[in-house]
Amino acid sequence: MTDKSQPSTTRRGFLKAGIATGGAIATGGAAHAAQEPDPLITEVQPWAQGLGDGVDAVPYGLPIEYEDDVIRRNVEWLTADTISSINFTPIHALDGTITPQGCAFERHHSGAIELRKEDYRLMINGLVDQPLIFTYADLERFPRENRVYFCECAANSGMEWAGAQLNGAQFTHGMIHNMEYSGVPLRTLLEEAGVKPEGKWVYVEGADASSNGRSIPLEKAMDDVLVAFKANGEALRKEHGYPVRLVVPGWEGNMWVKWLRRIEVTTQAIESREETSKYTDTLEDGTSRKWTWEMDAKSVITSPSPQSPIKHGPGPLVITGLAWSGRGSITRVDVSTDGGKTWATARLAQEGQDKALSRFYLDITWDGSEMFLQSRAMDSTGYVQPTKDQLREVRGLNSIYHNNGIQTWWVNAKGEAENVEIS
Ligand SMILES: Nc1nc2c(c(=O)[nH]1)N[C@H]1C(S)=C(S)[C@@H](COP(=O)(O)O)O[C@H]1N2
Ligand SMILES: [Mo]
Repeated sequence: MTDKSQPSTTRRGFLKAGIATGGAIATGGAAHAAQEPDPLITEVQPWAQGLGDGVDAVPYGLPIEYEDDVIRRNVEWLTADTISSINFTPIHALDGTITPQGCAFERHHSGAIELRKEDYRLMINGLVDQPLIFTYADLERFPRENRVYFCECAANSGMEWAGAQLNGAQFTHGMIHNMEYSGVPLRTLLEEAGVKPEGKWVYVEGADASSNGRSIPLEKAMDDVLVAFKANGEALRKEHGYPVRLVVPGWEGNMWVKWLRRIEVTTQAIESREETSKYTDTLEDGTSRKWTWEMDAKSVITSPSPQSPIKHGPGPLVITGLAWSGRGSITRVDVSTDGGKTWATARLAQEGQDKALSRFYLDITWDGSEMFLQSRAMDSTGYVQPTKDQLREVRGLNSIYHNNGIQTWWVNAKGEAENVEIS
């Protein structure tokens, strides 16, 4: 039997031996050669001299203190108060595709309410054979599904219409999260109530004071919409609609009603505040486009980016980012280091998933000179993410919502990045 109480001594001994025999091997630049003795390798460190926390120290864990800058942030001047407001996901610091609930952006119109499961009721009324009221426990008894979807606020990148504005991917593109939802298809509940033939729309409302009412065509309601109660395996957080929210895959975040309380089947759209004066795109000629539900394909480089500068010299560099489409899956992402003159096809970490975030990587050898980084997403419908100028030709400068134009980060020779626009 080997002595498991002393493994590190053996390892240190081996590494010292390696150094003594002059074993410095050229690594291609991403690691440093072991020429100088490194005390973090050669000395016994404090954390190896005592005991760590017991398993009862933290019943529900938070990230370690060294990661305390990976947090939601808001932009103070953006809204008059923090109640009807927005904060942003720290996408510049995350990897993979799943957004932890604890740092997933929040958007409330009248604050995040506290609603106990016991007090939860969902009513389906209007053009149905039998109006129904569900308790939380009732919902748990219907067959459920697990699906990963992104939720993007239509106002994401909305401050950037008139030019580069906010200096960080978190602020320009952080009104997005991507979670695995567990819930009951809305179709199942509507079928339980029995939709009358005249029923063509559903009007969905939340239990908060704003109610955030939205009309959804019945076709979508019967397709992939979920009445969800878990996200990433655990109960929804209060700020994401505990105990139950609507998940409307691929469609603008405003339709993802939180604290879902009522679904009315109607003949027509209600034309509520949230779907008329808000979340509507005003065009170049001053007229407004009615309904923009689907979120078009979009992408952003999350690192390097203003909040995630390059901290090393020339050599291997990982360029990474996120891409998504409300119309299907991401099939390809191209990355440019010269502001769109030439493009290289990035590597997708996984095959694109329907209406979910895709992670892309481009592994390059950086020569240490400045770069104009851009990414361009393509989706399963053949759609290619437009430049900001192409968008402005159609949409003008009066828009706020649905800005899916190509983002540029200028990276200087020091590795610092800045939000810029090139035309
Ligand atoms: N009941 C209710 N649902 C709501 C809102 C709200 O204020 N109240 N905000 C909407 C908007 S505008 C967005 S973008 C998403 C944001 O979801 P999140 O807070 O989980 O990120 O919720 C939507 N659902
Ligand atoms: Mo939103």
